[in-house]
Amino acid sequence: MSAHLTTNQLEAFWLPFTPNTEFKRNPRILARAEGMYYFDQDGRRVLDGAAGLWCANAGHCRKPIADAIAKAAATLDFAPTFQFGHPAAFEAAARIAALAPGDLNHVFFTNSGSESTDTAVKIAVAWHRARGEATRTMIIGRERAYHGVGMAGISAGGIGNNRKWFGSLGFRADHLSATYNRAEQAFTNGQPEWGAHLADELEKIIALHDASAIAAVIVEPMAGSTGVLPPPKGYLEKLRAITAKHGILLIFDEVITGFGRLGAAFAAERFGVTPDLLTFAKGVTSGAAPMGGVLVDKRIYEQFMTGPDHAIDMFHGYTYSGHPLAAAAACATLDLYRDEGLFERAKELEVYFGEAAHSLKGKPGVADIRNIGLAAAIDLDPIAGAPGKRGFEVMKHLFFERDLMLRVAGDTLAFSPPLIVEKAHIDEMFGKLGEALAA
Ligand code: PXG
Repeated sequence: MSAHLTTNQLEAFWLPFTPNTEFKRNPRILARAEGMYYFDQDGRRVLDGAAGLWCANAGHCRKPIADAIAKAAATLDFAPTFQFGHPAAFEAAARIAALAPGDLNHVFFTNSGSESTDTAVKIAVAWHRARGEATRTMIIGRERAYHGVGMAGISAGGIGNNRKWFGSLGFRADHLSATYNRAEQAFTNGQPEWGAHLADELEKIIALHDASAIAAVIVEPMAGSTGVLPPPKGYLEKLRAITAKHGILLIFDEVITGFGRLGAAFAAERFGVTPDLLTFAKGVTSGAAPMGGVLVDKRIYEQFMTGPDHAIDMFHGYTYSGHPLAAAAACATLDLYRDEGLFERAKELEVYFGEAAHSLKGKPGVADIRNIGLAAAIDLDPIAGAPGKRGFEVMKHLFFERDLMLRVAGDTLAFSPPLIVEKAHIDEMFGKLGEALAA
């Protein structure tokens, strides 16, 4: 085990989405990981209730994934995918496309969820232009949405803090209302009955801007970062029908919901609604290497394949699109998901997990609980005048005093364990939070 980091050694790294000054006083250093656990620099074991950041779906440091990455690093460290290619990228793309519903047959690789949003939106805008509808450049997102921090992501996103610091934003955008209403939905287990009508707002937005101005609607099928908002029953179906009627592309951001979180390869499959473009990242490599991508419907892809032979069809891409280490990690991860039946496992555990989450109803400070698949969120009553403080304090208490890592967003705690989670871990996670709240 390496020596402890000293305060000076912490100074240079500006941590993302973190209060850095406080962190450097009370560092939460993760030195090692295995299966369901992190270990700090003293070897203290911490249960991972968050799959890292919603990504380590196969659990941590799985040997087949580590071996595949090591082998790739020793065999083909880097190969360009501009004008060249390498086997693992083609294999990964084919296998991801095989998991996707409908005609989502093509994969454009990126390195993150944020790049995937930018890529999907750019493909949508370029597709309309290629068909002679160059006026379709707006994107419609939704309040409380998180689509990453690229220019398209913050334009379409609906989290105020992620937008307000950055001046005029990249893409012109408008927003649907969030699907959450506590009075109508509090303590719903699974998809709420109330809220499908909120999709009808899209008709009003279209009437305001005109369909000829709008390229795409982007939504998370289940909003994750903002605190697990499962879609109201019938909501996604309505968005699908309205976008199709107006020639607008529908993008599902499945960066969190992809690769088993909701008990299926993709939320599109679970909800029976197929978008035109689907973004993914995180779970594609179980977090073991940076990779993201966009699944693209066949008719969209084919629109760009018009030649002539020497002409590039899409002026977009990243040096590391389909990177050999990431592609190898993805193939090994998909093997594990298949061989261990992890998506089915998530489906089987959903009821147990949901009941465990809802067992916290009535504990001090619990304002709402929501869940679907292996994702759950608990809203805590905020401390008057200090929104986010209670969530932050509970997160730190759980980590330092109760050996449990959870994600916090404001006063909402989110659970999204690796899909290898056992019932005993589920009892432990919710039990520890319950004890912490009671204390
Ligand atoms: N879309 C969605 C739906 C996401 O959840 C991104 C895009 C961006 O991905 P990258 O790889 O660029 O970070 C995300 C990322 C949290 C949390 O605690 C969630 C994310 C990232 C960090 C923290 O909820 N999601």
